[in-house]
Amino acid sequence: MKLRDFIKGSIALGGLVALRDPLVGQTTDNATTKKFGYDLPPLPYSPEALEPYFDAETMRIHHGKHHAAYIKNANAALEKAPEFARLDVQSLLRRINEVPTDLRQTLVNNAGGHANHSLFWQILSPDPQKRPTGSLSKAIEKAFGGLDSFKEQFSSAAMKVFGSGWAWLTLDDARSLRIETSANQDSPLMEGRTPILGLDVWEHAYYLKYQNRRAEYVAAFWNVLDWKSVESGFDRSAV
Ligand code: MN3
Repeated sequence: MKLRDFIKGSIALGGLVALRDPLVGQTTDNATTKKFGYDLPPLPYSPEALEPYFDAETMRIHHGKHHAAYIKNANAALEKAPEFARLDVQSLLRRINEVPTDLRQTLVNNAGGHANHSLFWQILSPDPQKRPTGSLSKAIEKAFGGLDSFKEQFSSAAMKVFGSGWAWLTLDDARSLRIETSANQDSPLMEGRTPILGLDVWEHAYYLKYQNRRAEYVAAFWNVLDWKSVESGFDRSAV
């Protein structure tokens, strides 16, 4: 998967940590070893590709500035706790309560921001599959009474996020689907659930094109949501 987080850190940072961390130093010769920290995953389409629903300027700033800043800040925090830099970002968020308390909120915000946006880019497409199929389709039918009902409930949840945050479709340990929301960059992974679909409702995600009209942005989202990608996440989490 293009955007799956394999934690390829920069060579410069990796070298730096190797000097400071004996555990890292023992294994850096191995080319398969995960390097330090996170890299910005490339957008899997051009910034213009989601027009007219998501505009190119927003996509450029959102990916190239906002997402990049989360990664820069997360990597800076991980320098102070290098043992956590070896985890993929999903594992880090699942284990967030093990992170030193003085770094925890910084990593909630910034590792969370990295994980959330990585999923977001991945589920969007200029040529989306318009409906879920197979086992995900059945699960949505069971949980929400069908796709249209799901879209209504999800849109309503996204509209009710007060301030900055996200709306999610997640799976719990029992593989039950649920719609939930989170504030800021909080990830459902911190609560032990796996997000398979997420909608960024921070104003930076839509203000250039839609200003205060979040409902129009949420409506536009359904035109670029790729259910094939959501299905992949659903199937992966079945392991
Ligand atoms: Mn965002």
